[in-house]
Amino acid sequence: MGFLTGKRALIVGVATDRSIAWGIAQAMQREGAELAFSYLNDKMRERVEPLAHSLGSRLTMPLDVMVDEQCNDAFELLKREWGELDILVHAVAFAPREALTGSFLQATTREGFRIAHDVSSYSFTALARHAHPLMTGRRGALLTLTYLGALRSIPGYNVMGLAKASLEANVRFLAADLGPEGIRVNAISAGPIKTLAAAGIPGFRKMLGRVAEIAPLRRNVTLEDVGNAAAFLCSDLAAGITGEILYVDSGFSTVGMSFPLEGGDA
Ligand code: NAD
Ligand code: 0WE
Repeated sequence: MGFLTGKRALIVGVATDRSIAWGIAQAMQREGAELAFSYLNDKMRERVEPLAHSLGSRLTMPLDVMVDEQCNDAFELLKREWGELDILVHAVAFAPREALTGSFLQATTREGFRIAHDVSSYSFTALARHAHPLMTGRRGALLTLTYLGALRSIPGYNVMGLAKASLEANVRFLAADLGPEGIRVNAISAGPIKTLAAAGIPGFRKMLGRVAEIAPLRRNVTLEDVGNAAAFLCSDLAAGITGEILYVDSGFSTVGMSFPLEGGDA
């Protein structure tokens, strides 16, 4: 029997079969969870519905996290269909493309800053507030996805780094508020993965190569790596873990310097 048997999960952030949210959905379904999916708009609906069906899920709904009314409607639907929720996966981030082009100093506008923080951080607070009443007395778990750019400057990540720093603080404040009710809130900080959100980022391939050279595991992480860690964090196996940022990054963030020692074989 899977370690998520009997759990119900809403997955927000599937766009394609390379989405991190899709890797998480597959791992959770394998461990016995029942899934619901949201999609951003009609274009994404055409992609997400067949993916949902392939995992035995018939519960799908539109959700643009920038629109309050769509948040209300999505959770109204969940309440009608399920009445309760155990797991919420938030795998959503967006900044205007211009904000991720060129230097942080030059590329960051008031509008780009606002949008990045709205979609990529505030949305987690908003979804948590909606999920909360459906999770009472159910040992619920919330999970979001973050990136090392929250803590370190990374070329081109720009205002998204600030939004991820805010998201990580969000995890800690939500964990404090919801912990007394047994609801846990965590994040996975994933290493770079070639998803839709990474497509067309200049130098992304080079970045994947650098991680594979420098990280202790000498490889990039996979959707399966992140999916399995996510399934664990949202399961009762992780009952003592909340407010945490778990690195699933081949150990990249733990390295201070990396070069072959003379005479060594590393
Ligand atoms: P992705 O493009 O597959 O997923 C991003 C999702 O965000 C898409 O499903 C998109 O529809 C959704 N989205 C964007 N704006 C939205 C809005 N207004 N309302 C609702 N949904 C919206 O890319 P991904 O890499 O799987 O990204 C998922 C998460 O993982 C993001 O938070 C990203 O920052 C994080 N992450 C990605 C990497 C990586 O290298 N790919 C590394 C670490 C963390
Ligand atoms: O969080 C992300 C990317 C999020 C993202 C991607 C896009 C591309 C399309 C947010 N907004 C947009 N807007 C668009 O118009 N990652 C962790 C992946 C990523 O993006 C980078 C990275 C990494 C890693 C950008 C620069 C440097 C590294």
